Amino acid sequence: MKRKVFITGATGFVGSYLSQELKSSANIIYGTCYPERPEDCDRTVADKIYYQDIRDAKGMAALIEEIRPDRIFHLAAVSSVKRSWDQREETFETNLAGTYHLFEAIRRFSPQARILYVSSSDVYGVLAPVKRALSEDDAIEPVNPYAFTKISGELLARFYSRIEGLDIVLARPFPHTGPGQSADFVCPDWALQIAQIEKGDREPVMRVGNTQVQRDFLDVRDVVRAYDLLMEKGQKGEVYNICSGRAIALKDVLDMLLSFTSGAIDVQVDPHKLRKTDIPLLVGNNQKIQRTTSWEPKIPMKQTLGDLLEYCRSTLV
Ligand code: A2R
Repeated sequence: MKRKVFITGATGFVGSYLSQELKSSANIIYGTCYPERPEDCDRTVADKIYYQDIRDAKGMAALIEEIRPDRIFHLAAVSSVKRSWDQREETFETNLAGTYHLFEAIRRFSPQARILYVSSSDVYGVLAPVKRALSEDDAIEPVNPYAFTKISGELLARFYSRIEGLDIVLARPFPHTGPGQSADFVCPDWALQIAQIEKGDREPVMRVGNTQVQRDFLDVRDVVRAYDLLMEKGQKGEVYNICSGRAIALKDVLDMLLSFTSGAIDVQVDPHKLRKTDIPLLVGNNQKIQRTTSWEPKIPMKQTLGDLLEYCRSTLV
């Protein structure tokens, strides 16, 4: 009997890589999408894609009742910090109420399912510099609406796991990127600007935000491998960092991207790209996931950025 795998946000950046990773003769992959127009739904990423708003409690319940999945990866969310400031109510309703509707539907119709709840390293939100890698038991502090909803979602996941008995594992991925990510995020924003400059579509000036901050970056392909392993081996109710353990300054990311292009490019700070609250250093400790699953990241940042730039070039032809 095939295993029924359900991915919320299956057509998003990470969802489409995850769906690819899980494709096998042993799995039937179901997923949701929710673009503005139903006809824009990419139905090729999974065996069956449903157009479904996770804010719709009745619709979510009917969907879980119909599919009765064995495994659920909960990815659907407002995923950008910037958008979470601009659209606070939508962020709250999608990330928190939507997660509640999903867990409730699972409690009623598929309580034996194994679930991976995808949170974010943004929950650590430390404003004062902490010069060490953060572990799962470090303090959490929401410094933007996105982080607030992800922490609240973790609390919901703990409640449904410990009190309602659902089998939920929690993941805290650190920033990840790769081909296909939206230009709302820093690496694709810069890669796209370079590709546009190369093509002559914009003047040779890159507009950047704060390049001093340091981040623990991963390739999306390593992240979906971690999700798969956590689904296999993660412990119910436990939270796992997904990170490399090494920080890279955004200015080094910028230099790496610029090293792939030959023309002279001027770099200017654009005040619109500066964030209201910026975490100076965000690096994670990955011992827990390594102990539990033996996962470690394999793709070096240089390859990730090279692939990303190639992808951006290909979208402009
Ligand atoms: O608009 P679509 O079709 O791209 O759907 C997005 C979906 N989504 C929703 N689905 C159902 N009901 C909603 N109200 C709703 N709002 C958004 O979530 C998309 O398929 C997915 C998010 O994909 P991306 O924005 O590309 O994010 P990414 O990087 O794939 O992040 C996946 C997860 C999120 O939970 C992040 O917070 C975490 O990883 O880092």
